[in-house]
Amino acid sequence: MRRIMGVLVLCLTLVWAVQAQEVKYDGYQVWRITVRTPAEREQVQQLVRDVWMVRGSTIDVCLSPDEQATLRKAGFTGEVLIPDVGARIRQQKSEFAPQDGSLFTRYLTLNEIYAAMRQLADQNPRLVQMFEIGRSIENRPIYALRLTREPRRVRVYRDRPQVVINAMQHAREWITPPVALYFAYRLVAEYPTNTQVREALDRLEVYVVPVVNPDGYVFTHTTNRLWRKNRRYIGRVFNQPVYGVDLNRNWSYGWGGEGSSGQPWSDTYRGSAPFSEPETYWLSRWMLSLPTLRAHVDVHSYSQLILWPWGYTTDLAPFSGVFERVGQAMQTAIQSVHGQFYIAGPIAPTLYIASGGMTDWVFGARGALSFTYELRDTGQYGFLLPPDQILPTCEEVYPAFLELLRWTRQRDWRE
Ligand code: 0X9
Ligand code: ZN
Repeated sequence: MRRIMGVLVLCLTLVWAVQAQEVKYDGYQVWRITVRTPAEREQVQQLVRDVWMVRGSTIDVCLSPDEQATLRKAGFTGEVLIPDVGARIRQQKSEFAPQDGSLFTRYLTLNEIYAAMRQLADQNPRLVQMFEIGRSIENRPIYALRLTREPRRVRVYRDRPQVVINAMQHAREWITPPVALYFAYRLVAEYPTNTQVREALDRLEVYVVPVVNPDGYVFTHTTNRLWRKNRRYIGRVFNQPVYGVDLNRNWSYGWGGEGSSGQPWSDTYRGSAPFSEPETYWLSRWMLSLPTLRAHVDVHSYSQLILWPWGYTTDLAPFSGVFERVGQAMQTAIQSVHGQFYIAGPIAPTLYIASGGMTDWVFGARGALSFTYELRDTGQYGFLLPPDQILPTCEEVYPAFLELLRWTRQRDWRE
């Protein structure tokens, strides 16, 4: 009897250890389901744990074999976008482009991203400065790059409006940090020769934060490739530990409204209070300290969208005409590089209602022109975008960022 107990304990320990090691996705599939009514969409969302994307009547879901059966029984079928999620994750892990020194041919680890930022700052002290904005819940630093002419002279130039580009609030959106990092690298490279870039860095302060959610990003490398939230430990439910707040539901503007969840196990859990999370708290504190914040982009994936406020309501935001014009200019800029089409529009009518998002706060509380980008692709690979698409995505988004800098320099749109 004692031996049986011993074996049992050993088995349970093993199961636990394996779980803590890595979440496997063998047999999981991503389906694109077309629903006929909002009620049907609700029904699908109730039956499924991991929703990848919702837009209009289409919904992309990542399904365990059990969930596939449940959905079939409920009468839903879908187009299979990814037939074996586990295989795709494994394949991506082995996809290391030849080590040609390029930062944009494979996905970097957090330490590699931070090292690349450090190197850019160290090699270009008259153009770039690196600093810590704050710390994550697991005490990892959140770093920013400050790009402006002679950054070491003063902490912030009062006569240079600030622009902020940040990425990776959501851990599984791996394409987002390289796009932010590439922007910084290319600004530095083009400063000596490109008049538009030179004027931008002479007259503006450009801040780049490639990883807002460092704990989540590390966790997607070590344990669960499809993790979305931060890594706050919330408590035990049915004796299972529950982790994570959706940082993009934790901002104070419209916090707690539609399109966010009060359930800790939900992927859109908003947290116990606005700015309850160190990541959003430090980021918002820092953004409040910028004297003239003019423009901002919060970078996500996927779906190929250029979005602007509001997210918490379908009401039209003030200055919608300005958003519309800048948004269209960015769309054209992106399309001109590799022909990729990004749809431009206000968040709630274009995507869905989501409250407590960063973009609403930056516009509503700070009055800066704020956008959310959703990068490649439109669903073929979703969050598992192959590494050979990193560089093309970086290249196409770069001129859209430049468009924003141009607009910021041109005029104060509130006048
Ligand atoms: O739901 C989100 O947070 C974003 N989509 S994602 O698939 N990357 O998770 C959209 C955010 C836009 N909404 C607001 N900023 N409110
Ligand atoms: Zn996201």
